Amino acid sequence: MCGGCGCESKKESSLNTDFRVDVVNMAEDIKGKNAAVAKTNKALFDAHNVLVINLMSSPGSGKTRLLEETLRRLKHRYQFAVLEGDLETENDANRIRRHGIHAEQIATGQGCHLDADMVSTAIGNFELASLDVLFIENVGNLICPACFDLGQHKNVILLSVPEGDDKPEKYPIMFRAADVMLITKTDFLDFVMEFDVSRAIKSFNSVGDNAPVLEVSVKDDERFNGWLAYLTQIIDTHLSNQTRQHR
Ligand SMILES: Nc1nc2c(ncn2[C@@H]2O[C@H](COP(=O)(O)OP(=O)(O)OP(=O)(O)O)[C@@H](O)[C@H]2O)c(=O)[nH]1
Ligand SMILES: [Mg+2]
Repeated sequence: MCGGCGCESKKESSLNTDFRVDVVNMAEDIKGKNAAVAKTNKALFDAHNVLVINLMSSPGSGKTRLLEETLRRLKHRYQFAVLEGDLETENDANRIRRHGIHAEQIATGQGCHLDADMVSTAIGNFELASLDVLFIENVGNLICPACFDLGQHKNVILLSVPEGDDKPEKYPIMFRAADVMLITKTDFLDFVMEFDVSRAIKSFNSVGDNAPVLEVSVKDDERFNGWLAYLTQIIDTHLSNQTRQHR
């Protein structure tokens, strides 16, 4: 659906070389402009001491559910807000609002990813000075979202058990962008016998990523606590580094 990540250019390229060059140039131009806006977004987040975490994965792998459970458990410790991205509906923003958290929804229409410009417009609706963490839930898609920097500090990539353990090597651009990979819905491991956690980690490492891997289930406190420990550690580190820089 997008010209920026090149997903249209391959198809068009077989028809006409001149047109292909135009499309490739256009894609580079879009990415260059996106990078400039992302830099401005990041400067704004840093000026307000806000840690921004971008969640990416295929549709239905558990991004919103992970956020709901995380907010329920940590909302008394940190000030959170959430920016939701989907093609249509306010469903995910409404799920977050039920937890008393400020959420904004971006409806991309036909857009298969969020871009820095969309985020730049939406963050005007947040009171950044009062926030510790802004989560961005990107459009469910294992390809294009990874090609567009939004100005975030961290990328959390989810791989759910029912999707299969070979996805990192099949979608390397996405998984290479990960600061952490969460294997979600691990309560399904008893039913999806084909999913092998060590094979998923090997597949993840094969794309050149040695980022940490955590197993998570919203049905299992012990497995969820590993994610909370990781998250609180990166939030605390970020906030203390930013405070030092602003002294
Ligand atoms: N059993 C089980 N179900 C889960 C878990 N996490 C999420 N789900 C369910 O999986 C379904 C999809 O979860 P969502 O959180 O909506 O997935 P998503 O990644 O936000 O989906 P999109 O926003 O459409 O990309 C929902 O029915 C969740 O309740 C889990 O750990 N275990
Ligand atoms: Mg969602």
